[in-house]
Amino acid sequence: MRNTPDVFATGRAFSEDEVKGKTVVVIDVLRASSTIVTALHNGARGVIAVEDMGDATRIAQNLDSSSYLLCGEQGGVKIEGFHLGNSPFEYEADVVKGRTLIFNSTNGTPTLVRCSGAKEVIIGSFLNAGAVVERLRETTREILIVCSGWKSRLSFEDMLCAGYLLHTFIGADLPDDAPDGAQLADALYKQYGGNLVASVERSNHGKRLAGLGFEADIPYCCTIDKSNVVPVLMDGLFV
Ligand code: 3SL
Repeated sequence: MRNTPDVFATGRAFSEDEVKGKTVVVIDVLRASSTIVTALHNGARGVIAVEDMGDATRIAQNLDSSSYLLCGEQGGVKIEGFHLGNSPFEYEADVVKGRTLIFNSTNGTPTLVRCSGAKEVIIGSFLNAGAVVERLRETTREILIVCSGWKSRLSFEDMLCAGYLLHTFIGADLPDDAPDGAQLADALYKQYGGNLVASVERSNHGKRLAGLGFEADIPYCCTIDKSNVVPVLMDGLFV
């Protein structure tokens, strides 16, 4: 029988060696993982996750200007000079179809970069949870669920989503030997999963985003199984 996937609470809670040889699901519910899933669902060609703005502009210099969009946020708002911010509502099909998105966000994309040495890197969110779980059922590798968190701290909404993924993958009760991270995520989901939107609205980042005028992003990012897209890292590009 396979081990219960462990859940890491932040994008800094592990060494890059720990992901080697494993299937890793990276979650940043608010909002990078939800926005990337939306962009690919709406026909983006692929997403290059970068750690900082400098990397984004360096990569862009080698691409035909009609082929890419510079995307991402700093402090929750669009980076000056970039084409798009980090609200999923900006990633409509008529904007992103066929384009490569070079994407930089505060916690989500640095976490994706830190996990890039894994055997398989998958982007997870509530939006594509069912499809992610189907994909996980196909692997025999050890699985890790990595929550991006917020600047080395735990984020309520990422843990909640990790709990939902575990609940869908394993069922109502985790085995007794489940790792603590998995038990915590599972307990959080059992406590708050009945009212996703209201509990995420009460989270620290939910309040931060509402303060920036992005309150509509929260119910959207809490929508379960809106998409069957499972972004997987292939040669530096999430497709
Ligand atoms: O931290 C991140 O990567 C972002 O998704 C944060 S924000 O929702 O755009 O503020």
